[in-house]
Parts: sequence; structure tokens; C-alpha cells
Amino acid sequence: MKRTRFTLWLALIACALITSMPAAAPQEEPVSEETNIGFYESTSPRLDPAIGDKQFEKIDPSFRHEFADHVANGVQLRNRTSATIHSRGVPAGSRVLQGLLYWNFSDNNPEGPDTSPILFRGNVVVGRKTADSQDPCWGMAGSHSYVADVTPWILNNGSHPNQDYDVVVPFNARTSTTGQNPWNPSEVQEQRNQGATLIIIYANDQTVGPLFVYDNLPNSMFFNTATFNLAHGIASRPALFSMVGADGQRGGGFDNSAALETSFFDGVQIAGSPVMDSDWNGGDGVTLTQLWDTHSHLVNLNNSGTSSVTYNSTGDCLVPVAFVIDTN
Ligand SMILES: [Ca+2]
Ligand SMILES: [Ca+2]
Ligand SMILES: [Ca+2]
Repeated sequence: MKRTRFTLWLALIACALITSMPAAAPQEEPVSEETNIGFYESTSPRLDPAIGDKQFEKIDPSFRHEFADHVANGVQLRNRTSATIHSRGVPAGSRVLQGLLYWNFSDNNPEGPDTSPILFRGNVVVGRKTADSQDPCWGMAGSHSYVADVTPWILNNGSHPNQDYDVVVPFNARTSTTGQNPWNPSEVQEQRNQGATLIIIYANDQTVGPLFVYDNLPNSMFFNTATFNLAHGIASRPALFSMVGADGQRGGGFDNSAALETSFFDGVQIAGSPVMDSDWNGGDGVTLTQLWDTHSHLVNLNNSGTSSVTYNSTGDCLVPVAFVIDTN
């Protein structure tokens, strides 16, 4: 048993070494007064303003369940390699249908490896890359999102799935584990971890309607306005909508200079002033390190067959990682 675990760790570390080898030289030193407002000493590159706006015409779901409900819970991972996801909200007596673990990091490679390992409750799981994107203004080359099916390791069958799930992302000897303020690092960083979110999809006697998970979101980084059109083929109906996103922040630490995003679902505002706090203020990592958001909202599907999700940023560089539409 010990040897097996040791071998797994060796494999994980070896994978980490391979996957985190920089393919390109590190980016230039930080440039101040750039787009991603809120940096003390900005690491933002001089971004082409054209990539600040995004419009995705039609995104098909990557996962679909005919009768399902879900909960989504996330945790920050910047300047750390491990965290615990406190998964909550599944009603007693529910049956788990699927567990999906999403995570994201930036590094000096425009494209991440097609697969990446992660430890989930001490088990090596191989994740599939869902998207490469522009780095969200940290002077790096790319942002990479992954998903792993962790269904076998979600507790159920006589227990309940609302447990504390440990996650460890790949690391090497140069990976930051300081947990320090992301906007005031004292070290050269080759990889910037963002966070991880566990989506538990379940069913019980009360469950109604199909559920869709969307993660085919390449080049989704934006810092102005972005619209994502999510195809589901469902007519008017209430639903629970969840978003998972990287690099949301309230400012450059404790200020509020980047705290004013607004969110709209089929034209109805669901977050941001005056409705509630922004979906993009790093809520899974308050107070620090921020940079990871998981939020769920009650919505109504008003556009037949496809729903639009629109975010208005005011300069905060943001990377949507996954969306869930869970009809009720
Ligand atoms: Ca449902
Ligand atoms: Ca923000
Ligand atoms: Ca940001």
C-alpha cells in the first residue's frame, strides 16, 4: 500500500515536471498601468483591446443528463497546490449521477497538454483539457482548463456526498506554495494555479428536467463584454444556472477597483450591482487569494432552445471555465 502510494506520487510528480516544462521564455517583467486594473505592480501584458470582447455564437453541452439536479462548490488554488472543496447542498437520499472536477492554471505555454493529472481524495485522476485561452493578464502565455470525471470517488451509498474533498494539483520544485498575495509575489512564477470546482450531479424523487454542462470554451478570456450562447433545445422554463470562472478579483488585493462586473442571463440581470455582488470577484478565495469563482443563480430560460449569458467587465481579465443549466 505504501509503495503503491509512493509510486503514485512519483508518477504525479513526474507528470507535473513534464507538463510544466516551459516551452517559451518567461514573459517580460511586469508593465504597470495596464488593462487588468488592481495590480500593485501590474503583470499585465499590453493586450490587444480587440480580445477584450467575446461573442460565442453557439456552444453545445459537453455533458447532458435527462433527469438531474446539481450543486457546485469551488476553492482557490493560487500560490498553493492543495485545497479542500467543501461540497454542500445535495439533499439527503439523493443518488449521485456524476462528479465533475474542473480546474485551471496559467503558464508560459500557449497550449496546455491534452491531459493533466490531479489528486482527488488521494486518487490520481487524469483530466481532459477543455480549453486553452489567453492568459488573464499575468504576463504569461496561456490559460488552461481541465475536467476530470471523479464519480467513483464521490461518497454515496449509505453515506451522503456532502463531504470535504481534498484536491492536489501537479507541482514541481519551482511551484509556489507561499499562499501569498497574488498581486505582490516575491518570486518568479512559472505556473499560476487558479482554483478547482466540484460539480456533483444527482437525482432524487423531486428531480425534474434535463441538465447540461458546457465547457467547450476556447479563447474565452475577456476584459470588456462577453456573451456565451448555450444551446439546450428547451423552451421557456425555470432553471438553476451555475458558472465556474478563473481570475475574478475585487481589486489588486483589498481594494475594489475591479469589483463592478454585471451578469445577465437571457437579458435579465442576475449578479452585479444593484442585484448582488459580482460573479467575478474571486468569491471562492475571499479574502485572499481570490481569482476563482463558483456561483449559482435561479434563472428563467426565455430564449427558445438557446440561452445567452452576458458579462460586462470593467477591465478585470476573466476566464469562463464551465457553465451548468439545470432545468427545474
Ligand atoms: Ca433539475
Ligand atoms: Ca472583478
Ligand atoms: Ca482578473
